[in-house]
Amino acid sequence: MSRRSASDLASACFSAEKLLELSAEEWLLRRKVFRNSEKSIQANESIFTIGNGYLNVRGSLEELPPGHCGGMYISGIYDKSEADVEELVKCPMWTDVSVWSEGEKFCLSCCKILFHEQVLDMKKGVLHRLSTLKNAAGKIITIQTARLVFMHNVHLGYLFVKVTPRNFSAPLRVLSGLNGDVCNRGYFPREMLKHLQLEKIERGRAFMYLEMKTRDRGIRISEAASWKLISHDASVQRWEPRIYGEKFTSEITIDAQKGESYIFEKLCVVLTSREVPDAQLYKETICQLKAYVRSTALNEIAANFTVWQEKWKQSDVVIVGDEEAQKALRFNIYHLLINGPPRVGSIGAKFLSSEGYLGHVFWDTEIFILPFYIYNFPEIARNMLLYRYHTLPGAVKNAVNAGCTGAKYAWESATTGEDVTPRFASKLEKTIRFIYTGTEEDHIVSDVIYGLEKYFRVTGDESFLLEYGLEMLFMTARFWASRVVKVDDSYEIHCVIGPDEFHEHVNNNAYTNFMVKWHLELAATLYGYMHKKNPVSLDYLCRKICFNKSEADNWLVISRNMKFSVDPQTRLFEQFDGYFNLRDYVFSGYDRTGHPTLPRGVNYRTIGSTTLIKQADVVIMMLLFPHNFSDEEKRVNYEYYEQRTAHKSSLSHCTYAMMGLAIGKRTRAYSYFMKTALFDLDNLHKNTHLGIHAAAVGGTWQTVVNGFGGLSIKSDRIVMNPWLPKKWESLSFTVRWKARFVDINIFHDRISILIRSEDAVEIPLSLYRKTYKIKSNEVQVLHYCSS
Ligand code: IFM
Repeated sequence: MSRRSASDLASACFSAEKLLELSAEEWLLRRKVFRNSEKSIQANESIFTIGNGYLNVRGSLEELPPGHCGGMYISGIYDKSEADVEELVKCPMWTDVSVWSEGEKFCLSCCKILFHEQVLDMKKGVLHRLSTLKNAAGKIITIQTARLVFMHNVHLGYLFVKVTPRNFSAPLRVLSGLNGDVCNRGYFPREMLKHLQLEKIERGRAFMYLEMKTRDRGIRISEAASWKLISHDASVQRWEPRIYGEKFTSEITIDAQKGESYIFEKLCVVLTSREVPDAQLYKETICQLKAYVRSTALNEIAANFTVWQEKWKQSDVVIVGDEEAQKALRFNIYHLLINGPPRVGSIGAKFLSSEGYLGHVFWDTEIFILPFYIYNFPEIARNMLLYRYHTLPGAVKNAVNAGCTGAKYAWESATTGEDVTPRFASKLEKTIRFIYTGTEEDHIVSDVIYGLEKYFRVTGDESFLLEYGLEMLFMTARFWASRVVKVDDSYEIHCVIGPDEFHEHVNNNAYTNFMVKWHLELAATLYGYMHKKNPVSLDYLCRKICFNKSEADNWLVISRNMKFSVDPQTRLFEQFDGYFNLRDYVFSGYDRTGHPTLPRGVNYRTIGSTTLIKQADVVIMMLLFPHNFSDEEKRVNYEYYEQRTAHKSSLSHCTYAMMGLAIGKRTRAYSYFMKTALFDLDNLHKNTHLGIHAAAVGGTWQTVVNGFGGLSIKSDRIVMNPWLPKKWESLSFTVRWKARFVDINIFHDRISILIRSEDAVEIPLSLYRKTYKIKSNEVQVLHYCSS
């Protein structure tokens, strides 16, 4: 350890603290209360997750109190081993720290808490913690930490620890290490699943190194870290590195003086054998750590903050007049920012915030989450769609397993795209039951294409379409053509589960059939378009997937003759064949938290024989295809189905919020919006300990921008139908559209719009059905009336 002068040390500490200073209050999420219960500890860990979309770390307290479920997850690292199906792997931890005095650990759960607070600085992506604790011997200590992982270099992490003994002078042991002894939690209580095996553990003069390997796929994860006291020179400390099996512990003992602060710093590098060949992993990881140390944490932190600034500049959405909504919205955008995959990869239903839903990718991704990236960070959206392209071979296998041709995207997807839906789960009433979603919830196939089409429409990325998109589109269309059955003159789809998962094995789910109708028409249309515009590329693709015009013609025939049941009198769409003949109930009672309660005589075992539904189904169909249904159809279907919807899924509230805005049910829409926005902050479904509900997070953003902001993009124009709640003075955001940036400020009676573009263009904009021409690079103010 090199000797540094006292003034060097002091200035390094000062700079670190300065850099890590908290942002303004509006950017902070504070939690002062520590409830010593597993669920509460773990819910906080989910909420306080930090990350960069490559690796995310749960916001566990550094000393890992009993009941914690700390963990780090790396995007796309799945493993099966003894688990039922592949799952997201809990990776070796590097953020644990413990402070000991005379054999006693300072811990929130065993000390008297004099003060405690965790603060997430959402503007900078830093998690802070400040605790003053008194142990059984009466010793009082203040522990302050800050942790972050970097956006500009996703392999680097940083931990700042400051320890101040308040009323005693005595030796203090401060430990931090690299911990490969981590397990996923299994399906049954206390079941643990080990996905990692030790490959290498080593100490250098000033670093520790750990390399673990996933047991099935053999992916190596390497971590190298330096752990140092930076406020004092070497004379006051003793450094003892120790290795216990798969755990490296670096212990620093200091002769602590009452009232004096001791500052420690940990610099960590994480790599995997996906980026670096196995044989070079050790060398490369150490090399990167040395470069990090040389560059200094301060420089890296500053570079990281610059990227955060740019990210927020693009994606912040400002609501003036509603602090609660603003804070909740920022929280949701923060989680979107820390989960965008920086390389090819996708996003699971719980982000990288936990092992909930095993880290699997569902339809949540394309329908609820992807739009945020399409409109803000199209390169991330592209990474997510490329994941679907690369999992086409898995989708082909799924189609074969279903007795079909083409490609069937997995209901739950992980490494290869082969379906990884578990075979059984505990039902809402805690009984074990078989899961049919993997074999029946086929709408996912078209949901992926829905996301692809939106990406193309907003970004205009033709190269993606040519290289990847058309193949995805045609292969999935081929699946549907082999999946439908012809009954008389129409085409039907039997034995499916729609978005409402209370009803299984149903025929002709309206949502699924409508998606397929649209999907096949799109495929046939694009075939025709490509035939004229780019026959060479089309020809190449046709040869690659053995495809010809007659197949495309057949798609059009199926699309035009897909079965739907609509009551001609009421204009109600029947959710599936026979739905209107089920025992009819409506929700009329609500519990203390505002959740609908089951009517008398209904329980979750029998709910499938009633008209009660889990989440929006017909309503989401109308939301996704707003131009295909009249206002009256939307209204009657909303009113009918809303009374029968249990909202047992986090995907439901935002759907009703957006549809409510479309049909003028604005007060209800606002209440649904706030439920979505606060879903995890208020732990609405009491399961935030299992991870963040990514669809609700994406749905929050969509409700604000596409719902209240009323923004949508057609191929040639911007369409806006805004409406603001009374207390909102204004709503402002920026979206990207093709190569342009569009800055929008919405007020109750007007919008101002600036299209930033390198070329001088005039772009049509429809505002409540009036069309204007907007010149690029000039602010234009347009008046509207929304009533
Ligand atoms: O995809 C959803 C589904 O619609 C309802 N159950 C949970 C899944 C993952 O969020």
